[in-house]
Amino acid sequence: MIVMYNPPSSGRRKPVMPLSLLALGALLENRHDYTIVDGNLDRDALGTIDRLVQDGADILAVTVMPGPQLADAVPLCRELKSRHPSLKVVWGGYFPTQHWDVCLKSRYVDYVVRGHGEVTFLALLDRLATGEDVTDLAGLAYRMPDGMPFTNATAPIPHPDHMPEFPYHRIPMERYARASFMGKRTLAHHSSYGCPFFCNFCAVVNMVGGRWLAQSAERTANVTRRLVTEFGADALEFYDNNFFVHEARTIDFAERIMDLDIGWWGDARIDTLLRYADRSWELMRDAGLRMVFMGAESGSDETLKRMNKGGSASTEKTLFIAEKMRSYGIVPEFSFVMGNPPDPEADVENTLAFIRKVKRVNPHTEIIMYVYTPVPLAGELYEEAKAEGFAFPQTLEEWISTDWQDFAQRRSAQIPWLADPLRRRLRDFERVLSAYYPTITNPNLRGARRVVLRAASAWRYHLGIYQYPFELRPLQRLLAYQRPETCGF
Ligand code: B12
Ligand code: SF4
Repeated sequence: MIVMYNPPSSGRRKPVMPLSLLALGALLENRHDYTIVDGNLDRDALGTIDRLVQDGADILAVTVMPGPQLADAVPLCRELKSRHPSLKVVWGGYFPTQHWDVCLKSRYVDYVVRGHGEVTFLALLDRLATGEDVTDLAGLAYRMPDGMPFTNATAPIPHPDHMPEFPYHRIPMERYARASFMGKRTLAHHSSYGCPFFCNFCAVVNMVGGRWLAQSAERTANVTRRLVTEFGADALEFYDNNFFVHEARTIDFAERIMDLDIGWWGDARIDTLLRYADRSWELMRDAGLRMVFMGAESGSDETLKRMNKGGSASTEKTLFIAEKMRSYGIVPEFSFVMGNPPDPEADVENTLAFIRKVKRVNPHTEIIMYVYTPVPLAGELYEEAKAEGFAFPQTLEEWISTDWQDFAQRRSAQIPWLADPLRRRLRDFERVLSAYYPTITNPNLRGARRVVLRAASAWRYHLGIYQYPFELRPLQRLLAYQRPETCGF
């Protein structure tokens, strides 16, 4: 029997549909006996898995993102492996794809499946079941007889249209529907793999190498309909890295779900969306598109180039799309990657000034600010980071130290070129900005509450005095301010 484990993905254990495990499970149905354990729902996952192993489970497959999931997966796998040395532990997901060698050096991870892993994982299980050699499997990393980690080349991305449907019956769907600004019962889907771009700060590039493959509009709409009719969803989050790559697919999808009356949200590139026809915008709006997450990244065209943002990205386009979306009543959500080397101060100041411009054009724009955290990807930014003394940890234990956990969540002390005062300036600016422009996606922040927050922060915002906004802290807490939840793409 195989246990598939989704470690808790946040301190608060917010239940997020474990799509990675559903994608893997879809191929195992009727072929391998498996069960899914979700650490977001099960507070004693170690105990649960231990019992399953005692009952005969011999493979533990774990999905691991950097951050809280890694922090949970390390001690759990270490403990289980010490209790059950013959248990085979397989890791997959964003963290092991990038840092496979560190994982395999740990000795409590036996195999790493890199990239989109459903086909490789199935082949691995088939071969382990028959005792066949696994070392030639594309996408697999393993330890050689001398103990050194070795990786095969990654496998081609499986086409999501050729994969079976997610086995929703394997998880308690009822527990994943949650309230969001789009609806009372928000569920999630992932309709495409990858992204055709090569931004040099983005982990997706390591995962897919510039490829993008999508489910047809028909299939995506059918899944949406199923989530609505069978599981009562009234809103949907699309976790695709880049949902909107093909205008024709998006529009076909929008037309097919028009009657469902749901809210939905997805991820896009600004330059792609700017090419969409007005009629497409009308259709998306009428089909319930409520917000789009986009990487605006920087307030400097020069930095966008150094990030290898590609396409025809520019700050001018960021302002255009903010204005355009305002006219359709769809909220733009921009993420910025700040504090880039070699001149992080100038980079931050430039981008803060630009964010003020964006807010003038469309005050409803949501702003997400991250500090640049390198990914192991050839490119100018990573090379500069290394030149400044940056190096990734060499053990999993080091990865789960507080400092590196902060790094993984993009609020790091481990970034040698970003001094504390600069980090504080970003935090202070964010506090003043979010008080002066309270998010419209939080239903608790309507009417008088908005007015109070704006009035209290107006002088700071107008004078550009962001330092030590102590007075705003209790006010924001009191008025139930919440930053919109996202993990940044
Ligand atoms: C949903 C999501 C979340 C959810 C949690 C999901 C969960 N599992 O509980 C929430 C919102 C809580 C979240 C939080 C964070 N996230 Co997040 N998240 C995503 C998102 C949007 C979708 C993941 C998903 O479901 N994909 C759908 C499935 C089908 O694809 P998949 O996960 O890649 O799985 C495939 C392969 O990876 C592989 N695979 C995965 N697991 C396994 C396991 C085995 C055994 C095998 C064989 C294969 C395998 O095969 C799968 C099928 O093809 C991705 C971006 C994306 N589009 O993938 C970011 C992403 C993974 N998150 C990211 C980050 C940075 C975070 C945070 C650290 C952000 C922060 N500032 O705090 C946090 C903390 C993460 C943690 N929990 O440890 C980054 C990772 C970047 C990196 N450097 O590696 C991503 C890539 C976003 C981005 N582009 O930057 N996240
Ligand atoms: S940042 Fe966005 S556009 Fe660039 S590679 Fe990553 S997912 Fe694609």
